[in-house]
Amino acid sequence: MRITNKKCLGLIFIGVGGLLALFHAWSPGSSSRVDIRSRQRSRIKTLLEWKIQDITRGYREIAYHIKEEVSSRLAQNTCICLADEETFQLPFSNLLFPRVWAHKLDAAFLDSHPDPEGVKRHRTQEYNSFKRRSYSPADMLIVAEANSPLQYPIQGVEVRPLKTIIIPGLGLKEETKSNHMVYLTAAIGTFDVAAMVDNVSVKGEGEKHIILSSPHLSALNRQLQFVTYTNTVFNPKTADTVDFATEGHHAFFTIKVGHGTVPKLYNSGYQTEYNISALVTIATKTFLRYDKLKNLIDSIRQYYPTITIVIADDNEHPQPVTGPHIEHYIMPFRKGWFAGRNLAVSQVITKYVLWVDDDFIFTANTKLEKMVDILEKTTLDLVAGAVREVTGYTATYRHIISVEEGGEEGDCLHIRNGYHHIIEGFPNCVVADAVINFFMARTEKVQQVGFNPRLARSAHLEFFIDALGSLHIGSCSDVIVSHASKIKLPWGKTDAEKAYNKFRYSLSRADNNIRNEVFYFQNRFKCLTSH
Ligand SMILES: *[C@@H]1O[C@H](CO)[C@@H](O)[C@H](O)[C@H]1NC(C)=O
Ligand SMILES: CC(=O)N[C@H]1CO[C@H](CO)[C@@H](O)[C@@H]1O
Repeated sequence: MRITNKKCLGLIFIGVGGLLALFHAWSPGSSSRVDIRSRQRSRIKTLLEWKIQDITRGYREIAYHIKEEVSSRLAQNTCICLADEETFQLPFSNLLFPRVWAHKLDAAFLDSHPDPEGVKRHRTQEYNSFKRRSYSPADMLIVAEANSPLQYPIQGVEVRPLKTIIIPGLGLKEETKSNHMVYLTAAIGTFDVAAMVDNVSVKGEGEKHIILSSPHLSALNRQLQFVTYTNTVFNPKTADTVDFATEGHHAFFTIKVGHGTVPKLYNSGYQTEYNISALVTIATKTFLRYDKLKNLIDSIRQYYPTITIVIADDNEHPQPVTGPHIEHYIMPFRKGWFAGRNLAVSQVITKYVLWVDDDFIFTANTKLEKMVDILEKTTLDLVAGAVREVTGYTATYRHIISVEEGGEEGDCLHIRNGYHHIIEGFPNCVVADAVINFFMARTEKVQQVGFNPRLARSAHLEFFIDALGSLHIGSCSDVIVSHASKIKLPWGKTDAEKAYNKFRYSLSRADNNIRNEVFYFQNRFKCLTSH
């Protein structure tokens, strides 16, 4: 009886053990816990900061003379909210020499807020956590010291998360002595050797800190060719800083850790010349203007009979918009301008999307082939055309945007008329940061930036501010669409542009508040200056 009992117990144990083993084999990852709450301050980072100070503090006693015209070009912490002074008073002088105006976003937003101090604190908290999330050790300043006997890769070493690589280029070049020794230290990975070389001693295999030494320099250098790095903390995109050292010398280099970028290619069919219907979708948003929309569609069909047109519609009483190659999406009433753009762009499946307003009219000058051509042949992600007003004035609306660091209160956003440079091979085209509301873009790039759906009524520049640093933007004056809406324009050209801008950017109080909040809180600006 007792024997059978024991046997039973034994069977049960085997059963449980087997189940546990099975469970372990099925579980998707290892069960080890890793703290990813925030990056710990690594010993290497502290060491690097200390060394940089040491290096940059030398030669204090030697005198110098400041070169004003060069030093004035350096950033000088001048994020202050100042408008241009009025220099002279002439009729229309503002139109001829547009002055810069300045808008204090912190005052504009905080003054109308019931708890300004609370909002400021909250913004600081959110910003600090954003900085922690977006920090990469690869952004750290590293200086290679003079006369170092260490040889190592400066950049270009990359490992997939949790995978292993051989570190290329490690070496030691020094005078022969009785023992040669180097060590390597990492923060989120371990070292090992893929092969052993005779007469070399290796300590700390499989750990964050490995020491290699040998009485023969050549044997040590041979061994260094087999040193591996294994990433041990999973992160889809980060970097590790390696401290590579020998007696009296430290060298630092970064190993990028991350998944590769998976491409998103569009199969538009083989073409000998651009097939616009296969490459481009036209997207628009309509509100209260079905007559205008119908004219737009009719004008498109004259030139591009089979191109797909996606329409986002947030009218209260939607009317049917039908026809071949038309997709009409009905949205909740007054969902808004950017929400509509988001919806329309999200439905595009072609390589490029062309944004048009619902009151534009295609003409013989609306050559989409030219836009496709420049996008195919350059690194641009987005290219705008020009809009011809009823008065005959053609607007391209090109702007340069820059952000100046402003410390704890927030940064300064500067918007100026102008462009960066003309594009080689395309004499009518320039590179800029913000352009007019008639543009063709790589679909997936526009989808990545997105349109902030909170901006319901009137918004345009906000998209280009979000796109800063991720979209390469151009503007061509020879692809022209006509604007069907009449604007009263008493003062000819420059005023036409002014009226156009006013028409686009005149805002109600509530819209203004949201805009101030987006700029002040979401983008963390304290000041906006513009022409
Ligand atoms: C152009 O593309 C459209 C849509 O993909 C296709 O139906 C049409 O046959 C293509 N035309 C030519 C000439 O290849
Ligand atoms: C100088 C020296 O220590 N040489 C040794 C290197 O390693 C081989 C193989 O282990 C030995 O035979 C040598 O004596």
